[in-house]
Amino acid sequence: MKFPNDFLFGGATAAYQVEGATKADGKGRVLWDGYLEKQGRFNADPASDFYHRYPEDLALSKQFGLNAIRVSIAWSRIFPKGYGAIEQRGVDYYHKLFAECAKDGIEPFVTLHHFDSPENIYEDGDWLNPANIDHFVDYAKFCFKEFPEVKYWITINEPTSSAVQQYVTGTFPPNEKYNFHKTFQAEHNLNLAHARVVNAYKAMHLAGQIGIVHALQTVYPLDPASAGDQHAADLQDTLDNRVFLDGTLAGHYPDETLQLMREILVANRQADIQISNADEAELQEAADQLDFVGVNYYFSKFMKAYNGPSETVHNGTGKKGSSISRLQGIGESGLRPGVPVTDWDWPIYPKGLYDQLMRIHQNYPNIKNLYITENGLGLKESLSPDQHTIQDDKRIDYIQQHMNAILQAMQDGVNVKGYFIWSLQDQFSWTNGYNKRYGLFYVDFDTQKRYPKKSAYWFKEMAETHTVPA
Ligand code: BGP
Repeated sequence: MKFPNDFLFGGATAAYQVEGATKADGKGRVLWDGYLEKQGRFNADPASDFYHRYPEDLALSKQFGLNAIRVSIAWSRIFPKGYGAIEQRGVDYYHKLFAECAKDGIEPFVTLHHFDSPENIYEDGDWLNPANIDHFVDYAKFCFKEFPEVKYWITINEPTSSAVQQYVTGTFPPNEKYNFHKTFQAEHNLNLAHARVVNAYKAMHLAGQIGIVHALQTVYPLDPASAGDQHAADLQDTLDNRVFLDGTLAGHYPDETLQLMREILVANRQADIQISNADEAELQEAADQLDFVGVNYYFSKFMKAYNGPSETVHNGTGKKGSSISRLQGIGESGLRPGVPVTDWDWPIYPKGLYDQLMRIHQNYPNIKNLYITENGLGLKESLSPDQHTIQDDKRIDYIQQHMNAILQAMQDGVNVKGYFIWSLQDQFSWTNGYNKRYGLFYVDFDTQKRYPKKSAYWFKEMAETHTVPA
């Protein structure tokens, strides 16, 4: 089977992970700046210096057959404090970037928030403070008016990653652990922020499309015959996926979702969250008008029943077997025999992508257009002077298996309209710094030179032939 003629093949990026230039041209600080300074392990300068080298990266994209790119706007380049005064140099930068995309025939999919809340917004409670939702809507409306050249908008990248990593695993600032109350409140507020932006966009009657990007980790019981494992999977799925899928795609939370959420809160002796009827009306209005959903998929989870206290260890180094995830009132992540795992302990399971696409297709039938907005394999790579290219056969194998899963879902009725590899070029990883590379193009972070990897040539063949190369 072939991908349709109008299928998009793109590379994904995010402002904070590629741009560098974190202090240039009046950019305001973001939540990561202070945290990374304090941690002292690595920072986001120079990242891939995309702030200056975007023409080169777009030219490479074109040369290698790509016809789309995911970028994000750094909120704090436009509103350094998150609201108030506008920084014109930031506005000008994004105009130049979009003009270069147009010149190269590369369609930009533009995310408004990719984990980089301005520092002020963050210090005022980030997504837990309803006033910040209003600031986010104002920033979004400014962008919609200012950048008519953008035809595809994404409200928020992976709201689940923000909420869960901020307040359950503690891997994103403010690094709180096991606060399920804050997590679910942030999840709902993120849904609401997304909904308000969609509704504002639609009220402006612009000639473009708007969607959201979810990180979807397909969750299975470790032992399919165990009712306890199945229940642990349902609870973990509620935390990671269900609250977002229901809130943004269906536009309301069914009783079953609310019950599972409350079971987690009660088991952790934490207070319920606030959801008003007015909130639900906004969610519904947005879901009814949503143009597309983006799916980020890297791995699946296999859950076991677990009755002890929470204990998590994040693998931020690539030392295989170093991660732990046991959550009180939810369950424990395990490994299913026969399913390979990456050095970061992520089970490689393409069927999880197929199953997730079919789930959206079946459970949220109002969603007509899907994109795979991130998928890829992180590896430790280095290019020695006598090497011409990175032989990343493992990455090719990973992409190939996932592309075949996508084709299978398309054959079974899912309308997938494009695929964005994470990532276009090597870039900064939030919790791994420069130690986990995903790019089609290798970046020497000292010289900022780009080198196409073997996977870039493989991807070119796929984009040009619209088939998955053998
Ligand atoms: C997604 C994010 C990306 C990117 C990717 C890889 O969750 O949207 O921003 O970071 O994951 O993650 P990591 O660098 O942790 O492997």
